[in-house]
Amino acid sequence: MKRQALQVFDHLPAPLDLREEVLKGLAQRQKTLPAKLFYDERGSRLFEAITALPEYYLTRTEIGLLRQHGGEIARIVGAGSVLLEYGAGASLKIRLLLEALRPDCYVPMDISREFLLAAAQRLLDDYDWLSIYAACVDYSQALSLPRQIEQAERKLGFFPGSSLGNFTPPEAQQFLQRVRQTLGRGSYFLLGVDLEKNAAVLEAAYNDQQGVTAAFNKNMLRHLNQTLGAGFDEQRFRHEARYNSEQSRIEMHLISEVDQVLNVGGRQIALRKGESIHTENSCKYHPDRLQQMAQTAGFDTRRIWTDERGYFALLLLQG
Ligand code: AVI
Repeated sequence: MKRQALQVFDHLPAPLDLREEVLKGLAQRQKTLPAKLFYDERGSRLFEAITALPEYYLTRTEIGLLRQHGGEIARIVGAGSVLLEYGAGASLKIRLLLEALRPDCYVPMDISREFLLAAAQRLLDDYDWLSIYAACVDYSQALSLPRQIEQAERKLGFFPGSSLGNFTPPEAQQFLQRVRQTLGRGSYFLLGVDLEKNAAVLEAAYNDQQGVTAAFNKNMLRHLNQTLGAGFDEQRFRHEARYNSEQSRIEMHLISEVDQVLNVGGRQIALRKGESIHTENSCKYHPDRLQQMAQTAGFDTRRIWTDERGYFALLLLQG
């Protein structure tokens, strides 16, 4: 008989009032919208398409590093581990790590229950030796996990894709501290982060020729129309991604092409021609800064691997 199991753990915080959050962002001098609004079903598909674009080197480079160093990671972490992923394992990356590590239990953590369960089921179909504990949680907040997971002796946390870069640096520092707390002393944390580099390379990665990133950015407006009955017309906005060298981050904006007044959740919002709505930050780091942040959070850096071009880093940290 196949030794496989799927258990589900639900622990979502009370939903924030989206309307309040959106209106608060749009009332600021620099208008903003929360980046989580990218990810409805269409947005998640568009993001998948981004990861395959020739200009978007991040995913390909990280996969190369995992292929190259998966064996060493498994040797350091050792057998009988629990692998916790911050996000649901839909990609090739988690498969590479599962195959190298063969953990006793895999714990994907994601806020989107449907996405989480579908991804878990696909993995169970392919790996008959795997046990999965799917945790429907908001991993950006303080986490409480089931005791049997918390008490596991050998844990490896995994946070790929440079999602750390979508937090501001103070938020990223706080997040690392919470991860250290959740994983506990002696546990490992494998972190994939995009590095500082030539602005032209970065800007190309977020302004692809096929316009997929533009569609991803504008999808936020569709999503808002559906969830809040907002009156955005995507044709009246253009996508812009620019590197802010002072803050070492790519900023994505939606620029209004005309003077317009919108009705968002029952409130009138005026936008001038040329005015921007800031939709995302994608911070780029120097490896030294990452190591410092990890140390401040209570981690030692056991290994740091980068690709030949020095574009992307994989850090293996230990609490
Ligand atoms: C998910 N995150 C790490 C991506 C990034 O590169 O910041 C999201 C993205 N935004 C535009 N392209 C990809």
